[in-house]
Amino acid sequence: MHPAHYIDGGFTAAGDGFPLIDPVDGSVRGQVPEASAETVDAAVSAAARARQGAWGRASAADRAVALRRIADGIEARFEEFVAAEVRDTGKPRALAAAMDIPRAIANFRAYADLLYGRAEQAYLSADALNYTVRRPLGVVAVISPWNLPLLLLTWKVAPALAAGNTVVAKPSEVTPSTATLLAAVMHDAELPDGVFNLVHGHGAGAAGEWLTRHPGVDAIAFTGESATGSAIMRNAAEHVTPVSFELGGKNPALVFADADLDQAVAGTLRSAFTHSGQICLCTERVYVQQPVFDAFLGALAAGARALKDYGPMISAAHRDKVLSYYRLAVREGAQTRAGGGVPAFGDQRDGGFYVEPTVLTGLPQDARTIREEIFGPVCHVAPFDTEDEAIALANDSRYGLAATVWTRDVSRAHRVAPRIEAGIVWVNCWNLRDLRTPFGGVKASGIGREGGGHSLDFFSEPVNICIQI
Ligand code: NAD
Ligand code: 6OH
Repeated sequence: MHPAHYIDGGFTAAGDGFPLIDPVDGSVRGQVPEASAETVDAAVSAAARARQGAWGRASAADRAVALRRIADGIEARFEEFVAAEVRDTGKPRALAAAMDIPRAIANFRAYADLLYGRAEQAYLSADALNYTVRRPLGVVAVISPWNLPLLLLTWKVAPALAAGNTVVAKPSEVTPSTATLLAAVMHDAELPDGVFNLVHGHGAGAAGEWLTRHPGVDAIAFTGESATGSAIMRNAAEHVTPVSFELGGKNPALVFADADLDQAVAGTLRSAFTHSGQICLCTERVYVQQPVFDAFLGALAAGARALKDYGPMISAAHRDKVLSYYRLAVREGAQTRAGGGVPAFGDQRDGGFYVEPTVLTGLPQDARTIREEIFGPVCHVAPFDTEDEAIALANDSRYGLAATVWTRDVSRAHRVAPRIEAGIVWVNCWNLRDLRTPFGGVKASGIGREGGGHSLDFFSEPVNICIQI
């Protein structure tokens, strides 16, 4: 399917647009339509109208049935979704088939399940009964990034619809394809017209920004860079539009000498290099206790050099950004223990946007390479002595999304984990997800939590009703 806007129950003919580039070989794969301000207006108006219609009156049970139909619809076109995600991102097929598309399906099923069993507290006193109902916010703008395109879009669309809202979604301009397929699935699932709308286009000065400034948008759910979050918040301030933000990270891993070293190495290879480091949860700072520093570093660097089946950076611009950090690290005094450059494959991938999985050492904590999010297949490994020192190093960051702790000492795990300034701490694992749990970051890594009831809370407003008795 060619990328197209989907507004008020219909796909619109693609107008002017921009090329869709294949990151594997740099070739042009198609055209993406760029939404005009009028297109964005039309999408928001359709969503506002749909709010007043059947969807606004649908019971939770009806909405759950619709969410299950959407999940079934994605499942029925599984291979098409996988192929589209692989084409847009260049990620290994196995990753899209094991993570991105199954999680998108699970996102809809999880919120169909979660709609039940949520009861608000009622308060009975001598003179009154107070109870609370939750009302949808209205029109929700969902703005999502390119790294896990369908997973992160549906992570917000599913709970927004579950809570009874209508949606205008804007996926990343570089990964429009699975969102377009999702619109087709919504259409076939016979969602009322205007409940789900999709516009394509850029962010600043384009569809993304216009959505966030739009007076008809009642809430903004955004995943992307922290700097973009700041810009959105400034624009959202105009209409006091509430925001939920999942932003960047500079995630630490703490490897204690008492860890299962093989497990810690394998886990850190996954956490640093899955999807070539282009996941907000990926580890970029590794701190290793002195007695096992050399053994860990040797095994991690060997593991990074042995990686073969990895995908490209999403774009030429992002490849250039990551490579500029590889060079900056060396200027800042780093030693490159693995990678550090551009791989030569001897095939069409040499026209694509690949960089080598890279392991660095030797940088001081105040180096820019240690402080700034790179979002590529790269981590820096530094030693520490004591538990307190490890925690201080982990927390010495403006970001606070996720952390991993590798130790076999149960007491240590429970002592250390709650002291780390991050929204998510994984002990002896990484990216093990239960969709009911709170997901999000502290400091510059986000505002609010999504997941389970946390998402349903953001996407709805409590209304207290007081009855005199
Ligand atoms: P990005 O911030 O550049 O873009 C994200 C989305 O915002 C895109 O759809 C883009 O078009 C839009 N956008 C850009 N500028 C905008 C503006 N001024 N107003 C409105 N919309 C605008 O991020 P990206 O490069 O697509 O994704 C990578 C970043 O996302 C990394 O920083 C990564 O850490 C972060 N991320 C965070 C999480 C998380 O859950 N915390 C998950 C994935 C990615
Ligand atoms: C960021 O790139 C990854 C985010 C993952 C999730 O939001 C999730 O729910 O697993």
